[in-house]
Amino acid sequence: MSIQATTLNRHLWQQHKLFNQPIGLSILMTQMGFAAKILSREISLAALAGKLGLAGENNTTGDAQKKLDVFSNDVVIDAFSDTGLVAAIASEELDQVQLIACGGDAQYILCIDPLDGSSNTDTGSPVGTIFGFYRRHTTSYCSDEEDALRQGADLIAAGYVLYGASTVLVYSGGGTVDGFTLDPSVGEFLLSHPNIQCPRDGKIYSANLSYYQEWSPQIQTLVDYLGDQHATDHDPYSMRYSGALVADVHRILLEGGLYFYPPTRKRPNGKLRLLYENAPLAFVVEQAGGRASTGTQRILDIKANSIHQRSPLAIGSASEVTLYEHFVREGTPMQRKIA
Ligand code: AHM
Ligand code: MG
Repeated sequence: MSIQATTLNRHLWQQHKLFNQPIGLSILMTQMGFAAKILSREISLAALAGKLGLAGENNTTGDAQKKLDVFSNDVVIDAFSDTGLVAAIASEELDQVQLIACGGDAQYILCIDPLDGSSNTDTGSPVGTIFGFYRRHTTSYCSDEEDALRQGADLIAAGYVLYGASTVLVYSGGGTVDGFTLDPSVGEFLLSHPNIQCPRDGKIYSANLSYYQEWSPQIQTLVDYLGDQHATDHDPYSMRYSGALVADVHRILLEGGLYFYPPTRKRPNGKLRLLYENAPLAFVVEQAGGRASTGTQRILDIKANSIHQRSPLAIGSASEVTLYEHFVREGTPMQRKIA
């Protein structure tokens, strides 16, 4: 490793100098990096520390809550509590928006899924953290829930951390999308994926095919089309699905393709959450040249009306998301290959 390596902090300083990225945002990203280092360590050692398995059930969402879900949420809240910059946090693990700080400095709202894909934890499979920062828009001394009920287009920064074969933090402050790999021996996130561009098309798709019978005929036709190894109008697609949104979207961000979680009969808005899963990932992927859609609407255009709101998601390469929207609309293959 070269000592010229760009640490996350050095990168944040450069972004501040070059693009006037607010210093407050740099401090928040430093804290996110710190929380990610703690989580990376605890996730990798969880089996030895008795931190695997269930803690209970989240009262609001009804989702199974793992011990690591609860721990991750506590780490995140602690990491941002003393900064004085975060007014409130909306988290997958909290029933309501949690007020963190009041006053003039507390200008930021954090929407976060502290441990995405937590059903993977007990087998040592990949998991992630997804985060997005908004600026407060209410004007009273303290924030309220209204500050978190936003559309993704208002995000000022967003990103994710993947805890996989390596721990990778990817974020964008509205300019480039950059990825940092954790070197645990020096305890630093080092720039490993500068200026990520999502390929315009790709040949991987990610979806949980066990819901095939639950999907609309349009989505079933799309899946048949993608999996048709003898099609004359497209190259074969491969399917990859990890059960962790962050891991699947990260692959597609780097290599191109399509992730989708459509509505099912039981879940007419799909499973994934708008504020702390879909919108932050949509922000990152769009900044990298990709697209994110419900199938009929751009994800970043949806204004949340509750913090745990769900929305369908199709995200990835621009061509494949357009293909998905076409199938949702028409239910048949396009007449010609998308340019
Ligand atoms: P979680 O935030 O409770 O872990 O749920 C979100 C996860 C995503 O990471 C993943 O893509 C999806 O749920 C998997 O759901 P399913 O098992 O229905 O395919
Ligand atoms: Mg999640």
